[in-house]
Amino acid sequence: MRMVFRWFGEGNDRIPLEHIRQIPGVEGVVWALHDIPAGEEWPMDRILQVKEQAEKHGLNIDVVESVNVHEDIKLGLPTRDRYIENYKKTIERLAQAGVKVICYNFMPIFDWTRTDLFKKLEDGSTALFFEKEKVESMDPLDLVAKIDADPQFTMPGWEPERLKHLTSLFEAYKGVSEEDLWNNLEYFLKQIIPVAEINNIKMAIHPDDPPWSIFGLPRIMTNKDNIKRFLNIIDSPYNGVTLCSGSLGANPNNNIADMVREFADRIPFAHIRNVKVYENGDFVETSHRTSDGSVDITEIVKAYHETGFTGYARPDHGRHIFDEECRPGYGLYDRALGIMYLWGIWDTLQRTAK
Ligand code: DNO
Repeated sequence: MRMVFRWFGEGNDRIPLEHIRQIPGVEGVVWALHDIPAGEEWPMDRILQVKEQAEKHGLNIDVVESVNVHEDIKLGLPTRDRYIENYKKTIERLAQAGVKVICYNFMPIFDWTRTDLFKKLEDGSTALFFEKEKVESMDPLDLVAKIDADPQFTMPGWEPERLKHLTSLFEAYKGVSEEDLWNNLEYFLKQIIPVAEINNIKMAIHPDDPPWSIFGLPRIMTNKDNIKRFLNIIDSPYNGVTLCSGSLGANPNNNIADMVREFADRIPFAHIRNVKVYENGDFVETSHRTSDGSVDITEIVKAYHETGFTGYARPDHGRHIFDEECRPGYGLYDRALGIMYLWGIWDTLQRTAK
């Protein structure tokens, strides 16, 4: 297991690389050029700039999260080919810079979705929260009114560009079924994976978060059967998954340790975090500790250990603790605690396996 830590870039993340370097066992940053709109090529000089910054602190840039997929590709529009060509160029450039894994997702319009970014927990910390009923009764186009009223309005993980076009995007997705989305994903993979193979970059799709349809939009990376279907589209180690225990774990029917065991050789990148799921379908993000949430983190790490996992892993969203002011879910302290928990389990397993 090669530990890495998500970092949003100089001037875009309050956490300095000096601090990331001090977390035990962290080898690299998980990064992206967040200001480049989906569909555009990533410039080589910008890629090399991040490499230089990270390497100065002894950290690698092996994992990129994410190179976002343009909506025209997900929609299967004729304009997609231009964006796919740009995507290929970005893969080639990242390979030249030494990148080994690219994480991406295929969620229509929205990336991860929550209803409260700072929900107060019993211990006084705050965390990301999803209220199912609220999302089910919400008209997503209300967001448009919010954005118009407040041009600074942002949502975590969503490029501001995407938010500006919500109305037309919803219009475009009318009539796009799950099967259409599968077909559009297949078209994309058939063009991208051969380029990834030549360039020795493992593509790793991220599951949908939450793993079910929201706002009537299709979502397909949601469970074991669908991941299996995805991996069979192109049976290559370069066509892999970012197995995210927190995203998949929001549905109690998903057994993540079982997925680790089944898909072991197709997981170049692991996101490991806990989530507490309530009976009404709401969920809140907790500390990484198994007993704090509904996901059996201990069993998941055990499954990675058993299968001889040599891929990259990162702690995922943390709570906001010790009065830290940070990006929602991406503070330093709780994610650092998460790493030590993961190492604690891993090191104990290493010892007992001998
Ligand atoms: C949330 C992240 C996601 C992830 C993308 C991958 O914190 O796990 O935003 O980066 O879905 O493309």
